[in-house]
Amino acid sequence: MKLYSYYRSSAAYRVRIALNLKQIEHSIEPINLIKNEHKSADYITKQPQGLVPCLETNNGQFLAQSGAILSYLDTLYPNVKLLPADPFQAAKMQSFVDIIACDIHPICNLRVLNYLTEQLNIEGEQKLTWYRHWVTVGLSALETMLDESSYSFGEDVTLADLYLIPQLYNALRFEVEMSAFPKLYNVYQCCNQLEAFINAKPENQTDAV
Ligand SMILES: N[C@@H](CCC(=O)N[C@@H](CS)C(=O)NCC(=O)O)C(=O)O
Repeated sequence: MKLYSYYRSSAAYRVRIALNLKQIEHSIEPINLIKNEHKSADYITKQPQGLVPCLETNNGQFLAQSGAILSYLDTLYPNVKLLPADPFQAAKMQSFVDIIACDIHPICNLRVLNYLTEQLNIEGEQKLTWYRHWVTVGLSALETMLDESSYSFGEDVTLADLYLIPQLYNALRFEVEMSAFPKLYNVYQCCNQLEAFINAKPENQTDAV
C-alpha cells in the first residue's frame, strides 16, 4: 500500500492512524500542498479532485476520499475493527464522524481558506474568525455526544477517534478556545499516548517542515 499524504492534512492523518493501528505494511508518498503538487497532471490521474489523501492499493489501483479508504482498510484488515458490531452504535458513531467529515472539515480546509483570501480579500484575523467559528460550532455538538470514557466511544479506539484527533490537532494549531470541551480534550490526550497516533502526527512525518 502507498498513501499519498501531506503532513498537515487532517484527512491524510486519519488514514495514517488506521494504517498504524492495523499494522498494515505501507509507504508514504508526500504531496506538498504548499507547492501545489496536488494539482499536478500526474496526481490528478490518481485523485481526480486533486486532494489528499489517496491510497494506492497493492494491485496499483487508486482510491480517493479518506472515508472510502478507511472503509476499504477496515474490511480488508479486520484485525482491529474500527466500527462497533451493534448497528445502532455504528450509526451513532457515523453521526459523530459526519459532523467532522461533512460539517467542519469541508468549510475549513485549505482551498476554502485560500478562496476567502484570494477571491474575497478576507485575510488574517477575519479568516481565523471564520475557522474558529465553524470549528467551535462543530466541537460543541461533539462534546455533548461523549461520556467520560478514555476514547470517543468507550474504552477501545474506534473510527470516531481517527476523525476527532486530527480535527483537534488543527483546532489547537489555530488556537481555538478549548476550555468548553474537556471531554474531547481528554480523549485527545488518551489517544496521543498510543504509538499509532503518535507516529501519525504531522510533526512525525518525513515531509514535516
Ligand atoms: N473529503 C476529503 C477531503 C480531502 C481534503 O480536503 N484534503 C485537503 C487536506 S486535509 C486537501 O487536499 N486540500 C488541498 C486544497 O485544499 O487545495 C477526504 O476526506 O479525503
